[in-house]
Amino acid sequence: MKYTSLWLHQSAEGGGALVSTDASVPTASAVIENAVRELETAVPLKGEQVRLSLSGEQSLGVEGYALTKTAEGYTISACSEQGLIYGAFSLIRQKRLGLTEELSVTEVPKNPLRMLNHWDNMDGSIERGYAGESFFFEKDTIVINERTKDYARLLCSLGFNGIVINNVNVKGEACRLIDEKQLPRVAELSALFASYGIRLYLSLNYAAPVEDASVGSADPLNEKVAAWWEKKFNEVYRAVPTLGGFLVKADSEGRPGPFSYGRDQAEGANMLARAVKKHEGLIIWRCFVYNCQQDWRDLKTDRARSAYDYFHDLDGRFDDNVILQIKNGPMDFQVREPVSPLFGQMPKTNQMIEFQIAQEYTGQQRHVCYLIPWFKEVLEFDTCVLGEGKEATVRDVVSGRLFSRAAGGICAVTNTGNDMNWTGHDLAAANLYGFGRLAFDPALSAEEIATEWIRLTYGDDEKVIENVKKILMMSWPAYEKYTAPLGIGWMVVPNTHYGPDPDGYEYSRWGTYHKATCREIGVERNAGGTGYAGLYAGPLASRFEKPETTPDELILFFHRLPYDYVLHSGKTVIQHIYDSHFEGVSDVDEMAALWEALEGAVEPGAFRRVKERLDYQREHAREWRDVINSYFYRKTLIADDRGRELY
Ligand code: GCW
Repeated sequence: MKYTSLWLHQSAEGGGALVSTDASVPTASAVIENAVRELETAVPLKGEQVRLSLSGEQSLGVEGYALTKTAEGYTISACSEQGLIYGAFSLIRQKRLGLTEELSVTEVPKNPLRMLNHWDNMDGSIERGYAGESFFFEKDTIVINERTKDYARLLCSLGFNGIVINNVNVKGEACRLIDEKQLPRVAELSALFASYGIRLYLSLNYAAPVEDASVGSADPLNEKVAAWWEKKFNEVYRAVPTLGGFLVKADSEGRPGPFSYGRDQAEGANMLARAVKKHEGLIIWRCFVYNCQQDWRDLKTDRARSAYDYFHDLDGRFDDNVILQIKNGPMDFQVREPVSPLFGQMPKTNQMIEFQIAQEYTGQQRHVCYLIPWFKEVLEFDTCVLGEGKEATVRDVVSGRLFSRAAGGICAVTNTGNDMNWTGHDLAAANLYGFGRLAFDPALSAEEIATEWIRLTYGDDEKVIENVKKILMMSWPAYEKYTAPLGIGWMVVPNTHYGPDPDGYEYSRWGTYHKATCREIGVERNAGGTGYAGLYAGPLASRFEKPETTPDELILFFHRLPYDYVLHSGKTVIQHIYDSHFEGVSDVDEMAALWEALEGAVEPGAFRRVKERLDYQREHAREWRDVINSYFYRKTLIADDRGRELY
């Protein structure tokens, strides 16, 4: 059986296409062979010729392409093989979308790095994985099969150029993938991805040299430690010359790091960066560093501040082959968070943004939650670091454009696993597709991307396009409405992070509190509180300082307010909570009805799979609504002004 994501699907009518390559194209490169094969098999070219030319305009850079319609067919030109393969996939997409009449497309990807992070463990499990098990690992060994090839092709078709194959939590045997015994298979995998223009990266255990009795330390300033890594990287690159580099989670959630030796994050990252520099490797260093042993009684510590506090003053100290990977918000992939204040405030440091399409906190691929509108908001957010009126969006920071940085980009914790449809929920594939497209071209709108995905997946039936688009576009706002209100976050069951549990994390060590009493709720993060609001650039800092100028959707993130506080919407906090939870549930009912109306218009298996999940989502949204509303009713004893039932 073939997988069900249809943009992967190969056309049966492809035969007979003529593909010619121009003289400037060197033969036998795996990437070019792939481009040609894709064109020959994936779209019916009906006698049209496709000319591939490597003499593209210089302005196309290493990864851009130009695609034009000619009398005989099409020309794809680029300056590199990678550009040609993107052009080939673009042509396939345009053909499928029926856009080739006047075709003239020139595209240069806006982000240098466009990556997926797998949180796959070598035993085959996936941390926060909701689409089955790993297809990279089984019983501590690397798996390479047809599916791996399909995956490389799928990611390339979306414009990804990097992939981290293993979990950032590298536990167990110290080295694992960088062990000598694993390297031949890593090399095979790396070569396979490289043939699609995708570089492989590995997550590292920072403490690996501790296991070596002759070193026994991971202190970044200890010469023996640096020498250990240098030797290790020499060995790794000898076996895997195409490796992109390494991703490191250090000093976070029990993972070791430079702090254990009294060193800072720059000292830790640079030591690795220097060891890998001669191999042109990158060190991608995560900023998800915070104290996860907090005492809930401690009112001073604020987890939201921690990445900023640990990293901001290190600006200019990181080597050029280090990129800081920063989660989109200061906490952890909640349905709504402010944008991390680190973006734009470290002009002398490479930064990349980390999103999560795995939906850990947004329905775990059992609820539909199309996240692209949310990611768009984050990327378009003006960090105000150039002052009022001079745009300095997150998108221009991470692409490197704003501060002329050579490295940077965008990545997401992936939502793929070995389920037959790759993503568990069929509609979750829109997040994978959408994230890839957005990383390549952040100017695309969430709606355009949704329409493309729907047409490539379900075809051109107008009603299908309309209804599925509505479902996708309603889904993230709906999820926000029926879960945690006004930017407060969490309220989930501990550990699994799934389902409502309003006080689940209230008295825990994780630093994620809402502090609801019978009178007020929220965390004071202005100057009178933890000072978090003041970490933003001037105009933003003043906006977030006062509730009157803080947007409603984040108001309880920044301020502690009484339940009868009147929001910009004109509603009180408590009435907003009640209303939005009822609304969220009716939105899901509407989404389910929109899908049901497509019976017969969508392939029956796909129809049934999505229907089952939506039926479940309707129930689960009710559970969320009733638990959250009752929680607040019981705390406040304030009745709903529309007299609806509270428990
Ligand atoms: O909040 C946490 C997730 C962990 C994850 C961590 C991280 C991989 O619940 O499962 O660990 O974020 O981003 O490192």
